[in-house]
Amino acid sequence: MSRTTTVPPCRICGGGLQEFFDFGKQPMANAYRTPGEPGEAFTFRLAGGICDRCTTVQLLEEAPHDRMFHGGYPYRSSGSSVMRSHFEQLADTFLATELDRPDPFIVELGSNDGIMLRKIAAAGVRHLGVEPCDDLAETGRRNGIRVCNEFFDEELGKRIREEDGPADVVFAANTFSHISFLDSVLRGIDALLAPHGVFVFEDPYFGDIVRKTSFDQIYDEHIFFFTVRSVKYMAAAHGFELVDAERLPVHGGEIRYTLARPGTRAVQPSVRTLLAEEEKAGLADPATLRRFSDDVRRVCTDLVSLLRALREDGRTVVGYGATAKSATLLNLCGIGPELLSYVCDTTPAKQGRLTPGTGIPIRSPRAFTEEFPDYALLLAWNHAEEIKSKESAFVASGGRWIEYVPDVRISAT
Ligand code: DWN
Ligand code: SAH
Ligand code: ZN
Repeated sequence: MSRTTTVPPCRICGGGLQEFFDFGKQPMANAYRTPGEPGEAFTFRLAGGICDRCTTVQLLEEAPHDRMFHGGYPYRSSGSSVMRSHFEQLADTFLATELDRPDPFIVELGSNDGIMLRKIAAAGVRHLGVEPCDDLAETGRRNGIRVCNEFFDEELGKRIREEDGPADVVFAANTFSHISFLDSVLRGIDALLAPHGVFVFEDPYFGDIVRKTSFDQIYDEHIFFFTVRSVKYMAAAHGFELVDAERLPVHGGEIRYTLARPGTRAVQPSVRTLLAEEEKAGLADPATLRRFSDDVRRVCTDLVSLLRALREDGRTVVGYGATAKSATLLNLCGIGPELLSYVCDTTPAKQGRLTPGTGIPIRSPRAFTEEFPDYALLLAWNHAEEIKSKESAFVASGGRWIEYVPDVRISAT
């Protein structure tokens, strides 16, 4: 587990980090290259460890924050109908609970294309999306939401409080885990939140990553991998209390955490239940983490053997969904255009470009439906149900999905 390279201290508590995986040099996951352009300018060592004090799992090295999130950042949250209804439901819940008071105010960090706030805006409720990527901020505005086109940190939290007053809710989905300077972000939330307010955030659950060997959740943008235990520690260290933790099925398994000022809310039983489950699963035990690393190697070996065998057999194989996650899978396994002819994806900004580090062409899903391949590697495995039902004609015509979470298999449905 220990290495000779220098390991930085924990970003949450300053404790020691015990390295337990090293996926080698990796590019940034959303840095799609245009054909003919020189290779990726930035790579970093994608390795991670667990803190021996607060147990927060985190990357050891990081990519510069403003290099990951900028005008050309391609991810559009509304590309999945399941995610659209997930966030519509949450907006309805907020409207009926936390925002059911005179002149309520909600702030969302990482509002992206407005997938969640548009429903809040339509209800006429005061809100602000914080979205540093210019194109996305503009798309959010076109979708009817009010957006601040900046990075959230302590200074911005204080400024929003001065200009708009205290927030009843601060919300962040798949964003809090993406920010290395969480101490500043938490101070900003502290400044912004009303005394009775809540900070709600949802991110991939480390318990699910270990259970499903979904190691492709690990890439530059995902700096932290939370558990209930580590979030409880972080909340207390920053003057908050973890009052609720709800498991979510989306994005391969997440938890929605609710933080409040200490003593203002009853702590829900789910917190204790999940803490006990984590203890039983040994999520912070070196043996569990070693097993995770072994499982990753096994999945990579199995997948590469399968793809090579299919290729030698003359079968056509493509990838489905140019996900950020797939950058880790493809680079770690060394899968390039010789094993996957192309990857199809609905995102216009990804089409016509190449997967980072591995140079596989990205094409529109039309390429897929016009001429079905023999096999499709489901890179967007977290959207399996949605994609499989949309592409039911593929299997009906004899095509087969290849899946790799939790292990490598060919599925006929
Ligand atoms: O945390 C993050 C999550 C929320 O989004 C970010 N760091 C970056 C991004 O990660 P990702 O790219 O792994 O997310 P998805 O949602 O798994 O990406 C799905 C990809 O597949 C998108 O590029 C859209 C595409 N897609 C498609 O081609 N057909 C998706 C669906 C549902 C489809 O039917
Ligand atoms: N909330 C959306 C988007 C997740 S992608 C969803 O769940 O689908 C992560 C988003 O966080 C991007 O839109 C990115 O621009 C934004 N982001 C990254 N750093 C941020 C920061 N410091 N403050 C606010 N948003 C940030
Ligand atoms: Zn720590």
